[in-house]
Amino acid sequence: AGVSTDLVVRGMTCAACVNRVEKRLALIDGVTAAVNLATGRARVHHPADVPPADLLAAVERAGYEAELVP
Ligand code: 9UX
Repeated sequence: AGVSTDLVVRGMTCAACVNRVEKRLALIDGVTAAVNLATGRARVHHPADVPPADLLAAVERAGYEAELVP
């Protein structure tokens, strides 16, 4: 069963940024993500054994800053 994690993503300024973040997250097995440019947030669905730190690292590798929504 999957879980959901919401992230704050900083540094996105266009629709291509959104696609970059979504695609980078989706490289992780079992992960899908919906990024909202207007709110600067990403809702990520992922297996329970994928830690949120891995999601943050993926966004950062795409070139953006990320943190967990408290
Ligand atoms: Mo277009 Mo979004 O260069 O950084 S991908 S602004």
